[in-house]
Amino acid sequence: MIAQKKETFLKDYQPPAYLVDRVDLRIELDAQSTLVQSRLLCRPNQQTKKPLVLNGKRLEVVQVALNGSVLTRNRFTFTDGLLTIAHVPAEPFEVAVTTRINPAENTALEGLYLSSGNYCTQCEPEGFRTITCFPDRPDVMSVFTTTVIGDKTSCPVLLANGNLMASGDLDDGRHYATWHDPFPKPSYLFALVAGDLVRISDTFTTRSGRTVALHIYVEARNRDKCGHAMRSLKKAMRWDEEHFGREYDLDLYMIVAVDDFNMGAMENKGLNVFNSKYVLALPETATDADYEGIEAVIAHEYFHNWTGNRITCRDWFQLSLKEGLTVFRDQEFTADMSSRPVKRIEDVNIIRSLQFREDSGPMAHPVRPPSFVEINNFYTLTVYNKGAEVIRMLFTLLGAETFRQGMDIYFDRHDGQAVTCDDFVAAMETAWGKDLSQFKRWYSQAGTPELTVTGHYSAADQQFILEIEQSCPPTRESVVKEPFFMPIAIGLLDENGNALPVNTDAGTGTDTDTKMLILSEQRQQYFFPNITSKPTVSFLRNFSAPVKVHHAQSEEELHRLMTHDTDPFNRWEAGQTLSLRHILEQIANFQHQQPISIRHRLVRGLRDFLLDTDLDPAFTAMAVTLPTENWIGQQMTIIDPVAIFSVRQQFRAQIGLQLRDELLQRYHDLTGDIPYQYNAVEAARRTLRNTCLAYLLAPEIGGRLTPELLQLGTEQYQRSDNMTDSIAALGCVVNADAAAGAALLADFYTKWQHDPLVVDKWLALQAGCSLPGTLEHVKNLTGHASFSIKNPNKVRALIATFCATNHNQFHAADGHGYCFLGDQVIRLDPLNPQIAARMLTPLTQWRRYDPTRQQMMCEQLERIRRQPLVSDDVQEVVDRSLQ
Ligand code: 0A1
Ligand code: ZN
Repeated sequence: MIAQKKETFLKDYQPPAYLVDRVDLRIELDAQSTLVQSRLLCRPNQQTKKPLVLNGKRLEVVQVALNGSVLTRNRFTFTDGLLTIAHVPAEPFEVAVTTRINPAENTALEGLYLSSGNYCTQCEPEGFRTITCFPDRPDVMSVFTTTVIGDKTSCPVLLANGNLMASGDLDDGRHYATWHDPFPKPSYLFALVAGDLVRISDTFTTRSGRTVALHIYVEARNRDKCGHAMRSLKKAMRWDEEHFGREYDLDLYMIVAVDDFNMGAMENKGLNVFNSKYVLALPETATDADYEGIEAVIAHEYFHNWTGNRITCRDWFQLSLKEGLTVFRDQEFTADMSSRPVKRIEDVNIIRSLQFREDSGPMAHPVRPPSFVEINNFYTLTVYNKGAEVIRMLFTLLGAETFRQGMDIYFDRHDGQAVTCDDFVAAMETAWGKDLSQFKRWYSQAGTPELTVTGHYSAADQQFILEIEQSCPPTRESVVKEPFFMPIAIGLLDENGNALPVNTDAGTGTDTDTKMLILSEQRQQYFFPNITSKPTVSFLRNFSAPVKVHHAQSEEELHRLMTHDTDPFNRWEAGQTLSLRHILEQIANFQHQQPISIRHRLVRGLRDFLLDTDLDPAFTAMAVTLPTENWIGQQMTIIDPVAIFSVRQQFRAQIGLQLRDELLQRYHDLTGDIPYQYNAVEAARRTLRNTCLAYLLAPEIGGRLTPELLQLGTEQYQRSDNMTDSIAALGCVVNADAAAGAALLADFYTKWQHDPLVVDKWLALQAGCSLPGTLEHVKNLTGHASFSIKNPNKVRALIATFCATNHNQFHAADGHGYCFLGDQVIRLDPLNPQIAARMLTPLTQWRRYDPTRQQMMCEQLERIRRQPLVSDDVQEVVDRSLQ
């Protein structure tokens, strides 16, 4: 057993004993033996004399010097990840540390490592300490100067943060480049890249007239795939100027794409490092969803320059300060670039299907966690997406204009500082002029609040009373929850679906049919006068708070909302609620071995959506899509993955059969013959068209499709000029017919085997296949030439797709799916603990299943725990799951 890392608590936060004003780094690259020399200009931050303690991990300390004199071994210690110098001067002093590291054997992809033979770094959150010894915490902000030295032939490109100050040749075939970043930054924003890369260049003129050079670096074979990323970057830069008044600050902005990366991308100052998935795109290799993802992640990292880099986090408990806020900003950007209601629906689907599940499991934590063992385990849906919902509630409460004032106050007050979530809320409080202390419970209490809604109509008083009661289940950090403060947007519809004017205080020209209620008590009543007949409530418009709602509404009311609500989100939501009810009803039948059937009324509702050509096709696609398996599962006390899949699949097949003519009609109407172009309008058409195709090709379980329908899929696959349509068609065929699917898959691989990102799609499609036998197939693919357990994208495409999305087969009654995941985590943990811990997520949910599955899932968790070497990352997740 390795030494177990201790839990760190927010309440124990202490300011740093020493600050580092300047860092000079000299890094001599070598695959097995990179030499790092650092000089730190340190200054005491406190009166009391304390030892100087630097973090250092997985590195060899070669030499330590203080004010120019080399320290003998008795003047410092280096144990348990800490380099300690007991006696340092009371005045500013210089510490020089020389370390040696081995990038070639770094499979954790944290610190300095090699990807496709090129050097790159990932320092957030605590990777810098694996490069050199440093107070590796975000509240120590320094000005960095970095000299990179490398071989001229294998590393023609040498990059670091900031501006290039000097470069030139050295003897023995090497050269150097010196970079200087004038903005003080924490060590987690440090970056270095070196290798054989080509550069794509453009420029951006800021609104104050400065010219910024934009450089994207990729491997030569990807040179022609950067156009969309570059366009996205320029759009994001303009958008942040227009919507938040934020201009870029350096003269150079660099993006580097690498194939081996643990996450999506990283916002290092002036030198973003990206997973190549979020940079590279051509119509024939990337789908519309990829194009949208690239635009969003490029924007996200760019927006971090102000929300994250100029103003950073005091400590890692405040992670959501930068992440929740930056996700909110990228969501707003995407909404402006595409369709606002559709983007909202997509974001809500993530919250409800995945974040709510996290909130109800053993890893539940508040947006600002009170403690952690391994901070890498807290880059979560809660910190990112729920964090963004919390910001969105502030936006909703304050209104766009006051929110913007709050942002300006935040930037003015804290530029150049490392601050807390409280500081952010305080800026909003100043703008709003109201107290937000109760609102801050969203940062400290975990769990998903639940609202119970009841309406009372009195014809005699012509009055409608809405009553809302809130509660929140206990979680690890707090058993008894104080009531939350949240905005509840509502509307009322009359029996013909007409909106009633509920917002009587609205000024002229403003929305009178939406009322913003504030819920702050455990139970509250709201009165609506002059209501002449029993109204239908459109509750929680635009999902104005991240909560679960219990609201007994009749089918009649749901249909009214589906067809008439002025809030597009709630039109969609009413349809989902109706589908959910029917699905749950049939799941009960399935579990009692009764035949399952789909109700005509549901099919008719979907048909109305499908045929309404006034709607945005992307919205229609969402409206005719059944609730996700995850969201269905969350409605059940004991999740029955087989029943959920079977009923949902049977519904899909029935919809395909009963609406065949309508689906075919829309499918053909949406077929254009213009060449592929990525834009919101064209992408929306393709989305709906492929949604129609998927219904048409949805087979009944164990059933077969007619050859004509199969042919429709095969033809689309063969004729399409773009990845969106070919992969969609391929997916339909693969999930409908094993033999036809296998033939097309072979064709696809032959065509794309040289392109790693397209191979990922090929792997994921097979891992997600709903026909029987997928697990065996996935096991075989782990030995396929295209698979590598060392590449996170491959692991996610094959292993995570199977274990986290193919619920029916992962949870197969024989337990083989669980055993497979156990094997893979055990194999991955010594190589890449961060990814290994993430892969565990499906097993953490064991309490939600029946006793037999529970036992088999726990057995795997126990088995992982018994391994001789378990990383802190995996250990923390396993321990919390079994607690
Ligand atoms: N800050 C990045 C996410 C990120 C976090 C950790 C990483 O490596 C362990 C990499 C990236 C973002 O929000 O984009
Ligand atoms: Zn981020």
